[in-house]
Amino acid sequence: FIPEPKTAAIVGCPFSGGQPKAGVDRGPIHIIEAGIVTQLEELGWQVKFDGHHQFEEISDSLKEDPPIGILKNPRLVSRVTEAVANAVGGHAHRGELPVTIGGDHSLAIGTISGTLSQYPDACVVWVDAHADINTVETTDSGNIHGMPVSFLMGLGSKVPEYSWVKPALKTDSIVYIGLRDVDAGEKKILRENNIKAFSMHEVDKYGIGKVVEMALDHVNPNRDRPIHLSFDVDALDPTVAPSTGTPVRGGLTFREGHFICEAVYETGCLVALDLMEVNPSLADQVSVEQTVAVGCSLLRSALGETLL
Ligand code: B3U
Ligand code: MN
Ligand code: MN
Repeated sequence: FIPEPKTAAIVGCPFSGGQPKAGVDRGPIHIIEAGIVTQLEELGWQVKFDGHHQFEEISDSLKEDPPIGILKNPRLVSRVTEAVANAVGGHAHRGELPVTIGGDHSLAIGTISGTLSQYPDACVVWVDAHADINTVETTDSGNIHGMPVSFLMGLGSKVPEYSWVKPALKTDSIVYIGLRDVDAGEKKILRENNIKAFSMHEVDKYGIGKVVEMALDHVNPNRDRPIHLSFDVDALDPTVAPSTGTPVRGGLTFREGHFICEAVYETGCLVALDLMEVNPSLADQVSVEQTVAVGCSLLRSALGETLL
């Protein structure tokens, strides 16, 4: 899907409005400072990066942003993700592979909308400890980073502020890997909509190789659909990626996380990539460097780095 010479466009999104903890907006800054641009160039990519997106204009223009129901920062998240959708859609339209670096996972409302605008048949591989599929009705926290999938699918009651989001993601076009902290309301949504999910239980039971094969067989049986890989770093075990807002024990090992990225790359179908929820302010220096390094190496694996 991506023409040669292959171009990756880095969409740096210093944004934290989808959740309450400060610092996740500095994730992309650390990933860039760690040298991701050169690392991807060394893999043979042409890399476009002309600075992180600046969302200040959007936040400044919003004098106030009171909750809608219990949704926090609803207008800010809507406008930022709409800008991200346009950026990602534009890159995809030019035949570039958008690599969005967050920031919190509410950004995926934008990235996946952008991907689907150019590739309506795209499927999503969502790697996360969480299902991020709460609706307006089910969310307990009101944090929109726990809701992007429901917005993309048009589940739950509509928030007029988000009328720009097309409910373009079908329930059979997403597959989850790594889940282990799913709210009761989310379990019901997954069950009632027959949404395919491989939790850590299945990773333990079948091994990551089989799980990724089954996941791809579900959303992309002929390996001919474009793939959007949305990787929340908290899918990894906290011993591997400690600097993140909502770590949950019992996660993917270093290799399991990388295997997913390698296997998706090997399909040749990858058209967009997200790395979300790296929060460099939530741990000691060593843990931060470890998490940033793992983030960079996941991105390299998804863009073709091999072990041999
Ligand atoms: N499901 C909870 C917790 C959560 C979701 N995503 C993260 N945490 N990172 C919620 O707030 O919706
Ligand atoms: Mn997430
Ligand atoms: Mn998560």
